[in-house]
Amino acid sequence: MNRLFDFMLPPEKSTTAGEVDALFHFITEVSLILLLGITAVMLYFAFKYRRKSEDETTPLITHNNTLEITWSVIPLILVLIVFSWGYQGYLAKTNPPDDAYEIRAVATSWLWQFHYQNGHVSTNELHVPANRPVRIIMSSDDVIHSFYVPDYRVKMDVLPNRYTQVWFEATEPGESVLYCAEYCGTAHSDMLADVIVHTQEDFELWLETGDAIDEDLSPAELGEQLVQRQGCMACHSTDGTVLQGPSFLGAFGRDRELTDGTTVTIDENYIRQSLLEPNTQVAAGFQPIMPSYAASLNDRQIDAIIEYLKTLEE
Ligand code: HEC
Ligand SMILES: [Cu+2]
Repeated sequence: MNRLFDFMLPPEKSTTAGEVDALFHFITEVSLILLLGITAVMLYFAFKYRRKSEDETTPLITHNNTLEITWSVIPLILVLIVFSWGYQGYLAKTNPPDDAYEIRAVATSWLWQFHYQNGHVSTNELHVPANRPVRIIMSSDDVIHSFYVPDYRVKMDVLPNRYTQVWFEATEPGESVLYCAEYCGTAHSDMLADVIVHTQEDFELWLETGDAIDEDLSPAELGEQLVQRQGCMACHSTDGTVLQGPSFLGAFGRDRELTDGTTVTIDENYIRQSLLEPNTQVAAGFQPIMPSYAASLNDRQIDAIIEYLKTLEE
């Protein structure tokens, strides 16, 4: 639908986006009409009733019932329309259809992890089928985050210690961006994920094979892809810059001092341990904030990341 303010909005890619936009357009257009109307009448009156001569007097008018009732009742009707329209939309958004496909989402500073019904886990990529309602059951491992996909017109806070949910039905295969919409610390603005919408068959295939697409990459290439996709770059760099965590550049083989005063060599086992149980060996000078990847990386992927880190020599 092409309307006056469409240029302000992202594309409508969910079944409920149109309804949200319709209400948005209604409110914007009514406000615009009122603004223009009131301004025009105001200018006209200012001109018409301007002071024309020195000895002119103003008649005393205390009130006008008809006018006062009109300008109370019309706004009341408008506000009630907006309320009941918005309330219907709110009900539709908070009550997922019974047949919705369920995905569990966990937000951690600063990445998103998604757990599917067959045990598959993806990081910073939310895979969903098109034309099927999807219900996301969300929680946070630390602070408050917020699940926000503008293309779907959905936004919901993600809290520690309790579940919240959001649902949507994507209308066509393609990609959209998921943002964290609650300021959650240093790398908040990097806390993005891709929403990847598949056809129903492709989605089943992706659930079954998942990362099989990675088969023909060399371990180091796969490692590089994983480091990009798994959100490591929110806290680590490959160019020597120290972010929340140490840089990967030249790390392999070097000595690392830990917070308990011991020194270890950054080797295969140390990296593996860092990924599976990051808080058992914390590098000195850093906070223990790295999330565990035990649920989302298998042995092959861990090997690949180790191989990739070996290639980052100074
Ligand atoms: C939320 C921030 C964050 C994310 C995301 C993160 N890390 Fe870390 N990482 C850290 C911090 C902080 C440290 C240092 C403290 C520690 O050792 O736990 C660290 C330490 C490490 C170490 C030890 C490095 C050294 O020089 O001692 C390795 C290896 C590592 N991370 C790899 C990864 C990989 C690979 C990923 C992605 C799969 C990743 N990290 C994701 C924050 C993060
Ligand atoms: Cu966040």
